[in-house]
Amino acid sequence: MAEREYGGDQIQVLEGLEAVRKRPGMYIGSTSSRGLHHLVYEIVDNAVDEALAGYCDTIHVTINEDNSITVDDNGRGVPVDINHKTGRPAIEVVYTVLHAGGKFGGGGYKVSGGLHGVGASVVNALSERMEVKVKRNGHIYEQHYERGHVCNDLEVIGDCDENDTGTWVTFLPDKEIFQETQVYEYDVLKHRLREMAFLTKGIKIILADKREGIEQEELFHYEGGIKEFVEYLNKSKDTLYDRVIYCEGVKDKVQVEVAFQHNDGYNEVVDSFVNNIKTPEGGTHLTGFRNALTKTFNEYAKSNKIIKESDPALTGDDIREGLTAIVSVKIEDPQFEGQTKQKLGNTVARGAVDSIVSEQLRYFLEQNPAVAKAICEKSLLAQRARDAARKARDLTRRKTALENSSLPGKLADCSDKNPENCEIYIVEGDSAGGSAKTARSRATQAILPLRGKILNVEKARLDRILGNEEIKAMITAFGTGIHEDFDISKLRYHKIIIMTDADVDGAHIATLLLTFFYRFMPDLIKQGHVYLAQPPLYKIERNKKVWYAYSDDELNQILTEIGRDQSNKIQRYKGLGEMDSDQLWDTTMDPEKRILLRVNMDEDSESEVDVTFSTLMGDKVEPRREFIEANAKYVKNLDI
Ligand code: 28G
Repeated sequence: MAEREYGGDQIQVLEGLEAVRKRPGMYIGSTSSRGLHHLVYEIVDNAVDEALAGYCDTIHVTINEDNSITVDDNGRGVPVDINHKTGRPAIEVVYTVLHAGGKFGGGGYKVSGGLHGVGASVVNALSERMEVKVKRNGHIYEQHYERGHVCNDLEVIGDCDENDTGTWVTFLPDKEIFQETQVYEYDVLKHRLREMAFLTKGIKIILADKREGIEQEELFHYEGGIKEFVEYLNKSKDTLYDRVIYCEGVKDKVQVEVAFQHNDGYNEVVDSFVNNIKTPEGGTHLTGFRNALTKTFNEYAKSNKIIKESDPALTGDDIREGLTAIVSVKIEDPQFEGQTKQKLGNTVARGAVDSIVSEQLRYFLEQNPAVAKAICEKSLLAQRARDAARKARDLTRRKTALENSSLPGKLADCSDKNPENCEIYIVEGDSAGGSAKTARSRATQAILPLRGKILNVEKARLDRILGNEEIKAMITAFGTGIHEDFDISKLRYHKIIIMTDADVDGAHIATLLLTFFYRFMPDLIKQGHVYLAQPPLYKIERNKKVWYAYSDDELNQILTEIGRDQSNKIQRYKGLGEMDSDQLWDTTMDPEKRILLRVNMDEDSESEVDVTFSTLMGDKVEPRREFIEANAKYVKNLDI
């Protein structure tokens, strides 16, 4: 490289972007699929900032046929004027200078939105090629880059109307950096872009996929912003009252927006955001919201004689039973804490959220006594159920403490005591359970048969759930405890394998079990301990030789291979019960031959998973039908 051609600043620039290529993880978290998608969000963030500044209302995000991404907005266009210090156009600086201070905190990780152009150079550095076009001052400008290096001076390539302005960026992620995968997933982008659209009311984000065979396009546009976000999260639930409660304001330079609504269920779904970035571990903004809620409802309930002065106060948990909420704050210089730096630390946010929510909620409750009463009454029921649940819970706690002596009677435990080697099969029905017990490898495989359908935990309160025999059996067998008592280090089997019939009822039972795990021991799923066994659908026999097929396609494949003729005996298995123990071992349980599907869950999409479960397991039929129709093609792919 001819160093003479660069001024001092430029040498800095190149060093900066080389740093990004050397340690990409420092700037975008990882170079896995997640990092690949992160590139899109970096660019979209800049367009959203232009929207927040009030100059842009439409953003297109397009996955092109070659897996490159195009983002365009109708904002003012990145400035093109020559910077006097560097002698280079502003736009070139935006795309080639690493803004070390800006969005990147001490560790180099991005911590906040709100600053134009920051992050664009990182994406450029990690892209095989990037092209930028800007419409501004009646001209169309263009510049190209490769791996962060400028290819040509900014050029005017045409003219346009003075009022026609905007920015257009295309980038192709660098295969040298993103070695794991260069393929964009529509649904992953969709999830985050929809979230962005909810968080930025009024903005239109259009996601399009131009890749052959999977062309699609969707618009995300919510005039109601986070109010509509809450409605979306509650769409499969029966709500306790019609309107979403909404508070907003600015205090001590913290911009606060909160929306919430109760449903008649028992789960709490509260998502919090700082500068449009999700804070899965919450922090001061969330604490402020919770404090305000607890305090305001207790005050209201007392002053309106719903509870007596002498009664025990409602706890936060009581008031948050069935609550769906979004807490979104915008703050300058956010500080992140905790193990994964995902927890907001600025104390100013706590006070701001608390005071804005307390004041506006108090007023809302005075104005809407029917809503206030409905929430207070639900909280009182929760308070009563909590006492009953505590008793049931104490029972499960004592049982786990006693370990082996109190393992469920139906459990056929394995002899190996090292959990890493051990697996437990949860088997539908006593007869299949019997075969599994005969078939198993006794040292490492435990069998727990379940009778019939297990309780739907979406539709029952804690005390009833914890009184259910099948559920108690699983809790004691696993050994981890549940909810806040959950302790993964006590897990007695590193593989929990659901084995149900390959039919609709079997799928339903599997879903009921997954719902239970998700609500009571989500870390089992997050840490990859939950699996689905895959029993075969067909047995093919010919001249004493046997084949098993796990799908219709596979059946056809086998028949093509061995020839289709009279001497083939084809049996379609209707359930596990039709297999004898040898067959069950060979096809479904032998670790050398079996197929297991691991159930995964992306930590970023927890509220999405909540929507999925409440859609599948809740009371409303219509959203369930829609979901099944939309996802029918994915039934074999059990990512939740
Ligand atoms: C299409 C892909 C993503 C953007 C703008 C607009 C301005 C801007 C962007 O300024 C920051 C640089 C030096 C002052 C700001 C335009 C003020 C006036 C902008 C985008 C500002 C860069 N006019 N739109 N950056 N500085 N859209 N979309 O990236 O001068 S980035």
